[in-house]
Amino acid sequence: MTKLPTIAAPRFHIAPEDGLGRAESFARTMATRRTVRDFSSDPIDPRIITEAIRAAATAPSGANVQPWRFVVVTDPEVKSRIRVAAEEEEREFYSRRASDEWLQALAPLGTDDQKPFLEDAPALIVVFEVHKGETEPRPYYVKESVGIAVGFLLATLHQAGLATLTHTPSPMRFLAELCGRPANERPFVLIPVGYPAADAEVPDITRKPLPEVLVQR
Ligand code: IYR
Repeated sequence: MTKLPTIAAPRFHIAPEDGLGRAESFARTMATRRTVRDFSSDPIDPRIITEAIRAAATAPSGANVQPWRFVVVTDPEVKSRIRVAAEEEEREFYSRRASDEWLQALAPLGTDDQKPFLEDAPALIVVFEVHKGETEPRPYYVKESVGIAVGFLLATLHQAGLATLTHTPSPMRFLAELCGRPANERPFVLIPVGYPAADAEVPDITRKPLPEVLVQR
């Protein structure tokens, strides 16, 4: 394939003196994001989901293959089937598959095999990795690419005031079938989206102090 023509790099006209304030403001907003496990069934504006997926789909990706697919599930019947299948996997996980070490790591968060949020949340976004298929090229750095796209997705939904949960039932092959996706698409993460239930609580976690995660050399 020949090299693409080039265009001038876009400039997002932020005055240099405004950069720090904008970065601080974004970091403050993101610091208020918390994973929520108890959702209200209050409706959400579906256009917010569309815009969040629009943002996610601008993520950088290996060789610009854009190896992602976002399935938006709002049909109560499909949500219910997803809950039944996920809870089946999770029962296996919590009772047999997970190591003691893993269960101990999860204990402070209080998660278990009950996943009512899969029916309560007004929408589920099921994110798929797209691998080589009949019409799809071979992708590169798939997990990195899809992970970055999901970061954009979560950030946009949070900016719009919506709560999210990154749920990874394991194994999650059943999602491809319930979402009607072809064999070259593999589930990456399942994201319930909505408003927190009125009485929703979250564990009182702390974030590592900056000097622990930021290294200057
Ligand atoms: N998939 C299970 C277990 C689980 C695993 C991790 I790592 C978490 O951070 C949270 C849960 C579940 O969803 O309960």
